[in-house]
Amino acid sequence: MRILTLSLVVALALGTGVAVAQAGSTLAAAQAASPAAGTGSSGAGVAIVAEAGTPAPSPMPSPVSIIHIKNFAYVPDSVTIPAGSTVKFVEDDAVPHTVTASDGSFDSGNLNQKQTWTHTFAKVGTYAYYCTYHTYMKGKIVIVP
Ligand SMILES: [Cu+2]
Repeated sequence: MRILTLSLVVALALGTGVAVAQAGSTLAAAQAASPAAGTGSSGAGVAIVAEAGTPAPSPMPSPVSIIHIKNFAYVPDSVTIPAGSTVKFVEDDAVPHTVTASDGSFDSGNLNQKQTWTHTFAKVGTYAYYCTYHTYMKGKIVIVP
């Protein structure tokens, strides 16, 4: 009974999709859980492994972080959020700005006042970005498992 409860907790934790980016560790965790769970729950472990290979949408609604572009700055200029999170940029300034990844992985294009732009970060990593019009405007998004 206690072992079954533990494996359910493991299955729920894996089911959030947070660990999808780390397919290797998910697989290891699923393999560790399966022998303890017995025949009845082994099917759940197999399903989790299958999900890890594809970027399936998370069953949980993604949290949304809001970053304002205000007075020639990103506010806040650094956020740390879990994989799968969506960031919404809100352009508050009267002059146009952009949200452009330093590594080219995303680009909002021109944003005028009152426009918004959203981007979902699926993979763990640190994403530096800047404004192509005012290259001193910089921000950072840290995606954690
Ligand atoms: Cu700008």
